[in-house]
Amino acid sequence: MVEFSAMTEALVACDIEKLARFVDEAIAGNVPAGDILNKGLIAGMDVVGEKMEAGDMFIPEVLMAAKAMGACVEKLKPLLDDGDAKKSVSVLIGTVKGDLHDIGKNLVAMMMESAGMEVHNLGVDIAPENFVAMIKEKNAQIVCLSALLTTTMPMMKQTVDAIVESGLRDQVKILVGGAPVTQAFAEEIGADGFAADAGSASKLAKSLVN
Ligand code: B1M
Repeated sequence: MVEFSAMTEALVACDIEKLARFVDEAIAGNVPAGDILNKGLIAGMDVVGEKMEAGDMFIPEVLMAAKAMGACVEKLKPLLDDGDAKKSVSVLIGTVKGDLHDIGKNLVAMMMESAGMEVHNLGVDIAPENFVAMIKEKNAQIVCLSALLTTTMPMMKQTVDAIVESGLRDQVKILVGGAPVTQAFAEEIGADGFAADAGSASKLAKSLVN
């Protein structure tokens, strides 16, 4: 049986083939998808982050690791079904302007989709006015903002402010998340909720519309 630490090592080594093989073997061995994700892949990304900070890994390598993780997340997607479908909830999700990180945001989108929500994944580097336009276009009830950089957290506040100014604030619940974001920050900027991970984001969204 593949050890989670072997997955972590393959991810840090940007060895896409090896990582994919380990994930396939773990799936075949009935290892829970959530464990593969959290103990193998996300744990590996944390090591990548530490190495990046220490100057031991550079952007091209980090991108390769991110690509390897993305490919494996696709394999896990059908297995991470959250069940308990709540249909016809329109959710917008995007990474705020200035921020290009999307792995965590895509996981949140995936969990919400598998819970039966209609998720419109806007991508990365999304300006406040684009969130506003898409709330109108998709008649959204929930808006999820992701930020991974302390420098882009203020853009979450600007996005909330733009939604207020557009007159659409009462129509939507705004949820925020991403590694540097906290519950206190969510309250400070006037968001309706904070979620620390993809599973709790999906649960929170469901609870807010039920
Ligand atoms: Co970046 N980066 N990065 N990076 N990067 C971090 C975030 C960093 C902590 C690394 C470090 O120094 N230790 C650091 C930020 C420091 C800070 O702000 N305090 C950093 C930096 C500095 C940078 C650059 C500035 C580096 C440079 O250019 N000098 C640059 C900025 C580019 C930009 O955005 N403008 C940059 C670039 C990149 C890459 C492009 C190379 C790549 C991103 C590729 C991609 O996303 N496609 C990258 C990566 C991969 C990382 C790390 C290593 C991994 C992020 C990740 O995917 N984690 C990261 C270090 C780390 O986080 N350990 C780092 C795995 C993912 C599953 O977790 O995204 O936290 P996460 O998502 C979780 C939760 O946060 C939550 O649920 C998810 C799943 O459970 N969540 C939400 C996320 N969004 C949510 C939204 C919600 C709810 C929950 O809505 C309701």
